[in-house]
Amino acid sequence: MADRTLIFVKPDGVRRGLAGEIISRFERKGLRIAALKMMRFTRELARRHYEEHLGKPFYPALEEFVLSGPVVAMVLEGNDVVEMTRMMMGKTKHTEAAPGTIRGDFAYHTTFNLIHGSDSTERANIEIANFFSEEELMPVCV
Ligand code: D4T
Repeated sequence: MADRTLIFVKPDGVRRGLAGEIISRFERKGLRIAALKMMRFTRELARRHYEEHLGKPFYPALEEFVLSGPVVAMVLEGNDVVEMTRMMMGKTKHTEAAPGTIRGDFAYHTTFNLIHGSDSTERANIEIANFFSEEELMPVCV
């Protein structure tokens, strides 16, 4: 089976009309969309997803931000998909994200940084299960 990752366009990306641009970059790179939906975070999902950041000074603002509007969540498949999508997203901090990356081209704040992507295959499997049911994952069409 191809590698998989969990991506979501954050509420700022949806509000700014950048969901299509972001999805398009991944499609043009040759990644396959295995699942895609617009949804809202619950507080419980936010705490589960950002468990490692609970208690950090920026966490309350981050939680309010992800609850502030719908996100577009997707599962992408392809060779080395975790590394490739992280490279295409750019660094977390807006001031460090290189031009040509999604954050480098569009993000102007570390919290409002447009996109999430899993940072390891292990995390991807956990995050995919947090966001999608088995039935929502589409098999490869040939
Ligand atoms: P996500 O998880 O959103 O893909 O981001 P990263 O993997 O690139 O970065 P992260 O886990 O370090 O941060 C998660 C999330 O918290 C926000 N954040 C982060 C913030 O608001 N202030 C900060 O100082 C940091 C480090 C941005 C992404």
